[in-house]
Amino acid sequence: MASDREVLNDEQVDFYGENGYLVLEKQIPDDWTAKIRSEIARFEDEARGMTASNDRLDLEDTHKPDAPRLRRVKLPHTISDIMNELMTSDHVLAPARDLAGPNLRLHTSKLNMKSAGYGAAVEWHQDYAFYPHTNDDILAIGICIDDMAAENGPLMVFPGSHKGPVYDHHVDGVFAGAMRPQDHGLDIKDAVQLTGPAGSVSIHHGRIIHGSALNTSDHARRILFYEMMAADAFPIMGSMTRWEGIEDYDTRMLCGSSTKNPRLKDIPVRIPQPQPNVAISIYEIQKGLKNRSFDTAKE
Ligand SMILES: O=C(O)CCC(=O)C(=O)O
Repeated sequence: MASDREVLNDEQVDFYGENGYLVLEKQIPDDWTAKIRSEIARFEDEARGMTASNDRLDLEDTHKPDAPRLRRVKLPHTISDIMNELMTSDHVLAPARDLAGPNLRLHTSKLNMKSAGYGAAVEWHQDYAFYPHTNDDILAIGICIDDMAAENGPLMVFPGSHKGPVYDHHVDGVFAGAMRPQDHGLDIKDAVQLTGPAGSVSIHHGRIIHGSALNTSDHARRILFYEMMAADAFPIMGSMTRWEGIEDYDTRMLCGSSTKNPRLKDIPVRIPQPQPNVAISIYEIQKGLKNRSFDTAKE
């Protein structure tokens, strides 16, 4: 019987089901990655002179107005036409549809910049711990803007962990957006690095444990993430999903049709509340972790 999938083959779909991630090498044509690099240069210019993060740009702790250091462009699809165009292209949506079905809603977008020499680590976590939903057809598509190699802080995942528990991401009762795999019998040696040349696409499941180390190399590691879910996955109360009512929610449909009938799946849920009294940024939230798994930049 002919498959109605758009781009992924059976082997890739089975691999994702079993392991919770996929890497599609060199999927994005070079002209797209080149255009995104020029957009990044524009945002780096914008960071010059800034003294604090704002609702567009998240600054490294070591940022100085005259030596700008940017760690994230927030919601880039809202401030960059090219990143919006890429988000709605088949480069992003076709593999997502093959894995999570035809009806997809955007959760968020972000461009994580791990600059050479100091780009910040992201502590181990599960996205689902930040935004529990009624089902877990939730995934993140990562567009690799640079070559991803062991030395520049690639995304790392624990294969198969998307089928396990949703771990406690709280410290002293407050949501800290991170967990330590070592504290739960997981061996860091079992984590897999998602490496590949610029233009590759990584896909990770909303429940997979993932993180990435400080970039101490001399080349950048930038990944543009589009996080999305099946349209019938609805946020559970207390989820960090922005929710200003159903009309707003429906503006985030990426393809297919919306529904008012959530699909329920029996999965473990922990509500990410109470929230710490910090800016809504994974880097700030994770400062609540007492024992970090990864180093931070010294200067
Ligand atoms: O940029 C990375 O390596 C990790 C990104 C991530 O997991 C996040 O921002 O939630």
